[in-house]
Amino acid sequence: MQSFNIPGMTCGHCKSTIEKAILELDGSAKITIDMDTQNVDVDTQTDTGVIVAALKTAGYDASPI
Ligand SMILES: [Cu+2]
Repeated sequence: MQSFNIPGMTCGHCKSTIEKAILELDGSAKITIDMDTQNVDVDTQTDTGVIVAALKTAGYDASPI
């Protein structure tokens, strides 16, 4: 399990953009997004740096926590 803080998630569109970016890396990733804390938990074998880079491309600055 990896956790990221992703500031700037404000609506359902942000949520689906982030989910899509991660699922493109690993279609079986399990993603839990908490809009209140702006934290995202991802259950995947994908490298942390690869996830951060994909989210950056999608327009979000994700920090591993
Ligand atoms: Cu949004």
